[in-house]
Amino acid sequence: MYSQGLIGADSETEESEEFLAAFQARIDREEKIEPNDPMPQGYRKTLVRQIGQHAHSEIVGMLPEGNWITRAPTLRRKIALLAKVQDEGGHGLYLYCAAETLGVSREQMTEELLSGKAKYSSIFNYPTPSWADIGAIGWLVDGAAIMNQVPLCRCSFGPYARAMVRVCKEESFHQRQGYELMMTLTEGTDAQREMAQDALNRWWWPSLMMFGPHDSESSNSDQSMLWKIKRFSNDELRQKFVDATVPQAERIGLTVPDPDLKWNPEKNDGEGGYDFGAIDWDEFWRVVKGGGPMNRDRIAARTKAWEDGAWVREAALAHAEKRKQRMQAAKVAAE
Ligand code: FAQ
Repeated sequence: MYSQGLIGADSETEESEEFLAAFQARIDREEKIEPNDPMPQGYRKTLVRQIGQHAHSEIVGMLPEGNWITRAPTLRRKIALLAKVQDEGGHGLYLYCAAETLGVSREQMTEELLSGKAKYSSIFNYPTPSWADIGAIGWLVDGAAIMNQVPLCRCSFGPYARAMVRVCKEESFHQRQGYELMMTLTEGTDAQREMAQDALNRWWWPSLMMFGPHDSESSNSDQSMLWKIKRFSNDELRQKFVDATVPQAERIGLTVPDPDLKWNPEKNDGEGGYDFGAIDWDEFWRVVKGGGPMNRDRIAARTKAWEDGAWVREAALAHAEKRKQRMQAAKVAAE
């Protein structure tokens, strides 16, 4: 009996019910799946898609903040921002490596990004016109990333889960530097407070969109949760983020730009939580499909970097080939 019609089955493969059931049993026992283990094609594809998109997001995500490195107001701020942007580059590299263990190459993934086939997070398609945007990104975007990525440390696929441990530690530092930057602005002049509020106004809703569509519209969630790639749904994580972040805004005297935001003591099984206003899903899908304010610039910057770096990749390959030949020749001579 073949798997067509079974959840998780790839229609191009013939994976028996026994195979899929045994795989699911490993997942249910919380065993980590490693690159050389047998796995359903659908599981592999889902991971290549998610990890690849995650890697692209980290790399594209360097651009909005990188824009401010040369203009950071003090040496201390410049050092922190430089370190943060460099960390994001590192995250992209761990993630590309984790995806490569599944049989896809970095070149393939990059070509899919540049051709528009692979997605990256919607959040990085917004501009950073003010210094406060750097605070807002650290506080809100890294804050949202942590909420989403801490559960990924328990993802069923070993290399992804392990990469996430270090990523989350670093994101935690990023979140704090962003919040501290916002706090400093709110303790400054009226103009600085206004700058912080303006940044919160612009980044709040896009940060909520980072968690992905409503659960009812999330095509991948059910299967990804069954495979324990995702541990919480998009809406669950979005709610946790709102509940954690609203008091942080209040603490530094900023107003979350949502007139419908209201504490609801019944929420979260009676523990309480915030009701919040409707997300503009038309905007979300427009940005995901390439129509955001900075989509063109981001892809143009990545394309330029990829093309400018072609000679480095070619030189590295030529060097590796020469070394291999030299080592082979030395081995033959020694025999
Ligand atoms: N943007 O069925 P679902 C960071 C797509 S890293 C664009 O719910 P899924 C660090 C989704 O791909 C930020 N597209 O999808 C940093 C799918 O399309 P597909 C990135 C989105 O995968 C901070 C379709 O919509 N984080 O911030 C978005 O189950 C500061 C249906 O959605 C990760 O990638 C979106 N926001 O759940 C760096 C974390 N949301 O592929 C620099 C790992 C959804 O079927 C500076 N990823 N889509 O054509 C995940 O946890 C998941 O992939 C979700 C989406 C939760 C993002």
